[in-house]
Amino acid sequence: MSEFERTFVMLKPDAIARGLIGEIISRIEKKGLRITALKLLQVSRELAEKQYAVHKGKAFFEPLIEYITSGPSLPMIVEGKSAVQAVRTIIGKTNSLEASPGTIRGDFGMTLERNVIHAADSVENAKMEMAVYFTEEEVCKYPRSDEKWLYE
Ligand code: 3AN
Repeated sequence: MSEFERTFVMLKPDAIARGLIGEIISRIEKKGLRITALKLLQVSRELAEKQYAVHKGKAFFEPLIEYITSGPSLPMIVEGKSAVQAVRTIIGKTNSLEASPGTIRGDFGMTLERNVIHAADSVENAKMEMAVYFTEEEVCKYPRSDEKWLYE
């Protein structure tokens, strides 16, 4: 039986600039996940480098940091049973061009470099990424009213 877990999700500057906040958040809500923290902010270079520390040294690191700091982003914490896997499934493959239709990247993106949304790929990375953007005090604790229907 899977357990409730937290994952870290962030709408990237292209999603905000293209007016996709409502559409994407709506998909996360409809899936059955609950959003427990969320803020709109212009990510600083310092925070972006912390978030993407695992990619430091790679050829795409610098362009990635420039992209993430180029306009406002919307980091959030999302909870549910197997939340990491649930969100990774609805966002689709990293390369938007290869992401399946019906996924967020598949429906709204064209390339690998502008792929609309980020989501943690493990519980461990989620913890690290959440700590970059949120304090524990900023995380709201509440149940969804439909949880008895979402899970057995
Ligand atoms: P995901 O966001 O699906 O977990 P990661 O963590 O491997 O993918 O990559 C983080 C971000 O770095 C991607 N969202 C993408 O914007 C960028 N990226 C990853 N791999 C490449 C690459 N080979 N060339 C250019 N950008 C890349």
